[in-house]
Amino acid sequence: MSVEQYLNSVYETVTQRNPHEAEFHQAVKEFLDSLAPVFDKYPHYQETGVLERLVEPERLVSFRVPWVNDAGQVQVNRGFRVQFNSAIGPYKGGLRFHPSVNASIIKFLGFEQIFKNSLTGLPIGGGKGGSDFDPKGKSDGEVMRFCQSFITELYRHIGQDTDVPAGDIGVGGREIGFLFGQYKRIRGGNESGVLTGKGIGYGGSLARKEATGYGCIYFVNEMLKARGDSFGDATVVVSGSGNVSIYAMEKAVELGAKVVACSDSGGYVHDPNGIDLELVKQLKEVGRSRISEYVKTHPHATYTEGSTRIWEIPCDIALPCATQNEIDEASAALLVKNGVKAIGEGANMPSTLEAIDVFLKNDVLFGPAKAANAGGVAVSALEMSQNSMRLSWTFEEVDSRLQDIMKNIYQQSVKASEEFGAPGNLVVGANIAGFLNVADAMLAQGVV
Ligand code: NDP
Ligand code: 2IT
Repeated sequence: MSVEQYLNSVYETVTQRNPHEAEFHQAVKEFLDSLAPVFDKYPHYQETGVLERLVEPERLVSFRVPWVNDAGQVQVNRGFRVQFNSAIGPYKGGLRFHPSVNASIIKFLGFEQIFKNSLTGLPIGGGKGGSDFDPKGKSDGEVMRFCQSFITELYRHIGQDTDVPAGDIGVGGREIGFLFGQYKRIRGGNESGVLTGKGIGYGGSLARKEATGYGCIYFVNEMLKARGDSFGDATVVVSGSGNVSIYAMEKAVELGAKVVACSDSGGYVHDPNGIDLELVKQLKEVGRSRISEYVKTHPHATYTEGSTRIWEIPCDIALPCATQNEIDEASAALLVKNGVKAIGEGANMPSTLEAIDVFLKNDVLFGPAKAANAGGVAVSALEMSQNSMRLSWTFEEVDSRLQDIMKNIYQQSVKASEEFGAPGNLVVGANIAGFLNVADAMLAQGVV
């Protein structure tokens, strides 16, 4: 069987075994499409069945999450945790609370997390979890009761040496606090490394909140530097207005860029004078409000319903930081037509396979999610280190380590892309570098 036939057969098995899981199929396809040159060069990966093992999670738990709303009615949500791969370290990855969460979403995220985590160079395996619970419009009391019920089931599967969840969409500092508080009540003791993204006052790391957004900018900055370019005077469009988006905007502005637009799931604001980030923080971090409110105090800016149309705004650098598949082929073509120079994927799998093709064919610098958004989980791993040592580093110390990690991920990806015949293609580079780290760790441990 040729390498191409072999990779196709692995993909076929994944689609047959996991029917109706379009997002999971997509993540696996993007990954497998990068691997032919590795399997041509090193046949032992095929002989040892490493891929067949990688695409099958070590474990997937799904559970009932019953809770009582403020009106006294019983609600039932579904919880998930996928423990995908522990070759390199304890399972590590966020929890997503969003109505769209299902097994396919959790598995695509968990699969990508394996390779992303290995690129950080830190000892963390791949996992992910979440629920179809929607925190939007819920009171603090409802969110707390939901989180307490969620962890009352999940607690038996996690631990600081086995599986360490953190935040993702819909899970921020408030939710991590509620989850941690209840975990401690059940387990006893203070196992501070069981969750990351904790508040600074009870074991959290400085710079974790900023890490994904800052890390994405550090990564894009490396891509720009290699072409003799920079963020200075660049026009930037950032989708989303959540954790990743806000700190990507903050660092881009610090490096001299002008961010002219951001969004939420309802629509986007375009502010040609530059987005007022303090207002966005106030609306989103404090008020849990809608981005449409922005124009009430900034009448010169415009609000447009429909979040995907944000890519119609001409920009030099586009940073999708909201959710999966938010840039399709048509949006990618429009960005290229309007002269985009670089894309940094702050979100997970924000570009469809067709959109990625458009960017690569047009020689747009493209920082794929696994590499470009690894800063969040990297600083989560640094939070685990600080918890183990029972000390905390300064913001500058953590930020400086984050910068080194992002540069290293960039260099690993470039090197792999060159070594395996696709120079400059960081999708291929990140997939191959991530794969080699994990595959070699698996093979060293036998048939596991
Ligand atoms: P937040 O919940 O803080 O923010 C999410 C943002 O994206 C909100 O503005 C939200 O709008 C918007 N959004 C969510 N779902 C959709 C949708 N279906 N369509 C349009 N917009 C949507 O999440 P994060 O900032 O933490 O996460 C954003 C992305 O970054 C996700 O893909 C996540 O997996 C990824 N990521 C996060 C990391 C982290 O450390 N937090 C690390 C690495 C990647 P609205 O409020 O209207 O829902
Ligand atoms: O997608 C991601 O990398 C995250 N949501 C962060 C995971 C983590 O464990 O910090």
